[in-house]
Amino acid sequence: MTIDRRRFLRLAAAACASLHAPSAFAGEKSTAIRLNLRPDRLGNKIGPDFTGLSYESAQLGNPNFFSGDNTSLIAFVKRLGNSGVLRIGGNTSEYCYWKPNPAGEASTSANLIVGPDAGHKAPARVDISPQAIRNLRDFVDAAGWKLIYGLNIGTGTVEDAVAEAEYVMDVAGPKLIAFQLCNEPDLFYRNGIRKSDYEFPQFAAEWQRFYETIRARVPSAPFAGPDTAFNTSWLVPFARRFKDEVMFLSQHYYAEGPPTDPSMTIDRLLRPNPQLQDEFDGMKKTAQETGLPFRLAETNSCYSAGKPGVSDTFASALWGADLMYQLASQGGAGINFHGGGYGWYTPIAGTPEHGFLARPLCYGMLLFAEAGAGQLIETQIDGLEQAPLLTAYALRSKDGGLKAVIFNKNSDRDVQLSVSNQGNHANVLRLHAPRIDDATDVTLGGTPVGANASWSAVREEKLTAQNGSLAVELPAGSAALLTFQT
Ligand code: BDP
Repeated sequence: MTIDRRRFLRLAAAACASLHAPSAFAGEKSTAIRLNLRPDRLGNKIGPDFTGLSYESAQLGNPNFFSGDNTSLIAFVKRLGNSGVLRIGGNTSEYCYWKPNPAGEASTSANLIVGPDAGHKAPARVDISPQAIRNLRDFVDAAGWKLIYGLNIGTGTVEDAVAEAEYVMDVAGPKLIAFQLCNEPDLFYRNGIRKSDYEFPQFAAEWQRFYETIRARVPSAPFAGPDTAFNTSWLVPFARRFKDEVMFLSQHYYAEGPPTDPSMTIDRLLRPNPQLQDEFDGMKKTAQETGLPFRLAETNSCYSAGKPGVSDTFASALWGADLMYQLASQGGAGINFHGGGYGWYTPIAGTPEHGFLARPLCYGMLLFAEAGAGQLIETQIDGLEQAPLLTAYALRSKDGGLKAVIFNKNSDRDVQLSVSNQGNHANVLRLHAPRIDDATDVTLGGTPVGANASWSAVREEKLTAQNGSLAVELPAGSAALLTFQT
């Protein structure tokens, strides 16, 4: 079934490409664009835990998925960063139930694979066993990652939440950066979890009751919230009220949706989005008032489980990596791309039985991982009107090295960029696909990510400065990581 779907996808992508997709190297060329790096102007820091993934809680119904034995998925996760954050939550977290049993054995479904929930109806109820938590701990230990764990306050009892939190804390405590008490409570009013008059004050009262009851039993339990879908008018009051109770603030962001709307396209995905700016404004306001870090704890390209031809294409790689840098530039502490199973937008697709593979979005995250942690420095682009969807970020690594990451999200024009005064040489690592809507032929440094997440660059260009300036070609719909050398 699964193999058929992937084969179909490949054929469909190829057919589509030959009919009407924009060609990467066709179109205009914009030449008089200059990138200025300002190493004297320091920006925000990108910490080692910035990157992250998010999965549905229901995936824990199968304790073999997040387990130390799932070495293939562990290899993919490690490929994205030696450290990072795995967030467990999503719509299904409101339909997962803690089921300890005397034998400590799982009452579970050994092959359950859970993709992103489409949100059309209440998800199936799933039990979470102690074994699933023990295996989850082994998984994050093997990956070297940390954990955000969503509890069910939507349809669960406070007694169960306390018992679950106590066990999770016991088993995974050192790995846990936060519990979250619900998923997208700002949508409870319309998804059947609460009545239609559900507003922030009711939510805050419930949040406080669960928080206090859990803390009474597990005093060191860390928390984050509100994990809202989009509503910054909940974020700000939450931050004010619970600033002393949470380690960081969390909100979600979906660039587009629903997938049935024909205006949800690659073009739209790659353009600036006012909703994102609104979330950044909320994040900065709360950071200013409370000093709390902000994490985009769940994000992806298109809600309702993604859109084929958009979420699974190379455009998602450019979009996702650019989003990581936008968030970091605005002061965000980290990001979790939602996924799972063979979901359209999942960064890593597959199952323990059939193996895993890197989807285009994973390559964007890999580019970010290759650039690494560090401190952002200011960049400025002259001539942007010639290629409005060009973005560039620069960072100083811990070892003092200087890097720039450049995205040409314009799918209709190649760009020739000149970068001045940054030494005599730069190595270039390219993120590339034959077409912006390509779903299968993405490469980084000329190589695809192989089975078991094997990857190493085979193609790295070396640029040499002429008249103090490095000339960088950026084909339409591509990205490049520049590492400068003096
Ligand atoms: C988010 C939910 C997640 C869904 C996703 C989607 O938290 O469970 O899978 O939307 O609709 O709102 O794709």
